[in-house]
Amino acid sequence: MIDLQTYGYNNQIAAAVAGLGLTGCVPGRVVADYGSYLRVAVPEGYDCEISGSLMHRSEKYQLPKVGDWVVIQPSDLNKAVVQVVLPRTSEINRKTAGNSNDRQVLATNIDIAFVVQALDLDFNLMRLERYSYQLRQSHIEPVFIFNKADKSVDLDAKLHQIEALGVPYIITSAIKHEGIDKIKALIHDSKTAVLLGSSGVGKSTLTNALLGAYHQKTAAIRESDSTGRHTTSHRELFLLPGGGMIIDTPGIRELQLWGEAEYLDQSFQDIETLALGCAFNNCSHVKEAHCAVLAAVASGNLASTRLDSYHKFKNELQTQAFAAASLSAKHKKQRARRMRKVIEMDERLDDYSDLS
Ligand SMILES: Nc1nc2c(ncn2[C@@H]2O[C@H](COP(=O)(O)OP(=O)(O)OP(=O)(O)O)[C@@H](O)[C@H]2O)c(=O)[nH]1
Ligand SMILES: [Mg+2]
Ligand SMILES: [Zn+2]
Repeated sequence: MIDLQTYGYNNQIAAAVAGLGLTGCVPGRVVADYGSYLRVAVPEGYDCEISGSLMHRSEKYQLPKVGDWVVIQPSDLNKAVVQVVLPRTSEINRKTAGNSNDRQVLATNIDIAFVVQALDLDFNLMRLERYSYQLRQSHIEPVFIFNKADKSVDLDAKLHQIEALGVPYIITSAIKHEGIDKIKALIHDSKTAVLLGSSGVGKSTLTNALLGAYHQKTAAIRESDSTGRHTTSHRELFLLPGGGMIIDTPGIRELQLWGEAEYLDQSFQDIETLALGCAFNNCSHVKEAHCAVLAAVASGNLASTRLDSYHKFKNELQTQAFAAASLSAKHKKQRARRMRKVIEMDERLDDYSDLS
């Protein structure tokens, strides 16, 4: 039988569980999320529902996600109810797709995040900036995987561009099993890694290569526009034969940012360093005079696309913060209205008791 320690169970988690003082409950790790139910390893696999009280007292982002340590109450053979989600060491967020201003948690308790891009038509380094920001916000250093090296026509030119980013990366060909050992070397001990990226870049093929077995369904991309078919539909965590874990995830159409504008500095250190030379401390690098960032763009020292991304990210995050603030103001108003109603009701009851 597989030990829970293989999933990363440690003294800290044990202490958190003991501190809850729950009887008849056991700790486990969420290994798959099927939407209507979860699979939790304890270490046997249990199909679990979320308890009504946990559902009631939690915001959506606090509900159990793949990677979470949870405490479950077994109720039936291989059936159980998740009672508590233990504190997370990390979580990967994004803004939910569409117009709502909600946080979606993609995976939790992650040590390494691999952002996968294919070296064929999918290749677009600009897209990686979003992942960099989002992962750094979670204090997770991204490692980029450039897959489908066998399909790249101008590999040397692409390598040159990748090298210029100055970030950790691995070149792979999942179908030829090349570069897989380099990924494995990073997921040692009981580390948890996740594969993120667009549909069709080869996340499930890489998962299978890491597992040395065909676990995850894969499907050919559409040749017309080189886009994937969203083959993987749920997140799932797998134990690797040599130790450590990998989470395969469904393809992301567009990673919409979730977080705070302050964290932008870490992802745009080149711009922040240049900004030290701007005439105004609060220079927005849009049209101010004596702006060192705009000057760098004009002289070719900074790519205009890089500054465009910076402005776009900042706008996105500020719009989100504004929406969150107005929502919380709305909630405050609603709460005040509810309180007023309770007070009025109390006063009416007082009047009534005075009369009777
Ligand atoms: N030539 C080549 N094809 C690859 C490689 N890796 C994956 N593929 C193919 O790319 C297609 C998509 O691979 P998947 O592993 O299903 O992609 P995915 O990222 O899991 O896609 P979603 O589950 O939709 O997010 C499949 O036809 C794979 O065989 C590779 O290294 N080289
Ligand atoms: Mg897949
Ligand atoms: Zn400036």
